[in-house]
Amino acid sequence: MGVQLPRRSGVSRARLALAVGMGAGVLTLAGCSSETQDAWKRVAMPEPGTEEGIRILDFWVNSWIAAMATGVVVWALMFWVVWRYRRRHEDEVPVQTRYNLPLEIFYTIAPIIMVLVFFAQTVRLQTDLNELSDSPDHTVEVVGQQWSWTFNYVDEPVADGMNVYESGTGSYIPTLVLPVDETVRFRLVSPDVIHSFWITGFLYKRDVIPGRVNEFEVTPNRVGEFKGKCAELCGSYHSRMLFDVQVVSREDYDAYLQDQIDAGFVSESPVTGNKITTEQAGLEDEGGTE
Ligand SMILES: [Cu+2]
Repeated sequence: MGVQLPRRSGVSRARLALAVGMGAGVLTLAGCSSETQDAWKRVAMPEPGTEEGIRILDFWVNSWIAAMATGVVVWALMFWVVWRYRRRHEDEVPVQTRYNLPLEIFYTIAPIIMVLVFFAQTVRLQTDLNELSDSPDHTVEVVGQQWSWTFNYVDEPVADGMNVYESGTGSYIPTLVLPVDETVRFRLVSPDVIHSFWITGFLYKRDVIPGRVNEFEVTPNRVGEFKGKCAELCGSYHSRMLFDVQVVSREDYDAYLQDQIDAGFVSESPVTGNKITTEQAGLEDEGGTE
């Protein structure tokens, strides 16, 4: 003779399933590598490589915390209302509420306040990040050309009006070398179309626009390797506009510049307007989205 299960067993089973599900979730997260866990803590952002990047990351994470807190409150209210005021009997229609003025004023004003706070914080951070110091430790003129990059170390002259440079082509990925803990100003110029200078680990990018000079400053704060790319569709070989970034000690930086001089990578300074032709870059000109 079978044992009659009490009626509550359905609820108990649901609770058990929930507990098992949550346990599995916790175990899955615990099984992640520390790298993945760190990525979770940064809400999928790369680990910042500059002092400015740390502030950008803070803003990103705090924005997500604020958004999640808002979400949790809204979801909780929604589920509570759905549960609390559900239809309890076949022939009964739950109380219908409409035109609740205080409620409507609240859910109009609250989001406006939230948007204003986000906006003010964004403007504040952006203003700080775009501020230029009177005398940065280094200036690098970055030329974004179809379809690679040229880095001119304009404040490390080798002779009158000359500077060390590094230039990429469609088949050669150039490297930008920066000294750690020293402020560097990027001067961005383009001889052809709009590009966008983006070092992913610096959590910041800026358009490179023909006919104008865009500038920003960063202070790399740890030795390491980073990836750079063009973040603006600029033609047929846009995807080849990659570059490597090495943040090194001051000694290694000086040694790098000397190596470039020895190898003959010295040109007139600045080289703005010296467009590398598609023939030189070893690419066929197929026009492009300009
Ligand atoms: Cu580009």
